[in-house]
Amino acid sequence: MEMEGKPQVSITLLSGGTGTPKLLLGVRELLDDKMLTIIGNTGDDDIFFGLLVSPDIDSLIYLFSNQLDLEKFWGVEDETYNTLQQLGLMKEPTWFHLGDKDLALHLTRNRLLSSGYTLTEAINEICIKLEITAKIVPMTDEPVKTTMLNEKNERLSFQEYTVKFREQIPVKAVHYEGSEKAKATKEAINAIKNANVIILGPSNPITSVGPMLALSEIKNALIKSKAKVIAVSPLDSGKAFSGPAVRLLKELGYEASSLGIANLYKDFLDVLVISSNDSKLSESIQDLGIKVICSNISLKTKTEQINLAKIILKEVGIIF
Ligand code: FO1
Repeated sequence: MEMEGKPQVSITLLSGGTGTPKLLLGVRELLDDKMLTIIGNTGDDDIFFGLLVSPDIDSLIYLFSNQLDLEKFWGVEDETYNTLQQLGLMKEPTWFHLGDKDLALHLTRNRLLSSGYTLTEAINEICIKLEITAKIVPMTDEPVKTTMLNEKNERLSFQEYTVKFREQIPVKAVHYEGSEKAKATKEAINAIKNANVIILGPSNPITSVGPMLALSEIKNALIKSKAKVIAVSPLDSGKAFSGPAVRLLKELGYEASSLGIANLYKDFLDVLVISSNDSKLSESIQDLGIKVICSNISLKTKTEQINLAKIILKEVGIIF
């Protein structure tokens, strides 16, 4: 598949949160952006100050336009918060930190949505404006909202749970509201159908990948896909690299290990990359019909990001 320089194939990634963007930094060093289609989770989307914020899609937009804050892995680098401060003076709630630079994206998307664009079209238009050559597509154009049920049976939005309450609230259930009715975008389905390779990065299985799999069209397209489907476990020795994955998996009754991840994805997964520290789980994962690769799966440094991307792309025959 190697032509001149970087190889030419179609690779589709499912991305949410901060895990998959870290892997993408490595993938971008090895492949042209135009070979990549990324289906983004929109379960985190919410309205702040009257504007739709789509954090997982926006992180992708910032990553592919080389503006992402690589400390937080969301928002724009060198951000300022003057508008937020002013909003505070006006007694608006300011627990969700929208930056001055970030506002430009929300204002533009809001204008496009108000003039009749679908979310997919608005994101595509913004990608064109920012000269992004990767395709970034939302999982759906319809509202699907990840919500958390606390012990008092109150529903919290994903952003309330994550940002306002810092993931410190016990959760009884997670709902992907609207997912039973919502249609996946045709762009997302085609990206799965036409891919040579499908990659699920080390994103939170409940809050980042869960909303996408809750769309039956996406899950069925993955099951039917002839492409090799490879995932990276977000857990190492039963611990998440970041975020509440372990806590949520346990609260919802799943095994918080790479074997638990394999069980969640077993209907469509061909290969799972797990930490060398978890090699003892290999046999049980292979018993599910999934090939296991043991490796260093930390993505803290650029070298680690490139090395893990290389392992994945070699396994699927894209680089040698
Ligand atoms: N995460 C925070 O922890 N605090 C924030 O104030 C915050 C603001 C924010 C604004 C725009 C955006 O795109 C993302 C933002 N995030 C913030 C990250 C976001 O809440 C989550 O990390 C993602 O939804 C997880 O996928």
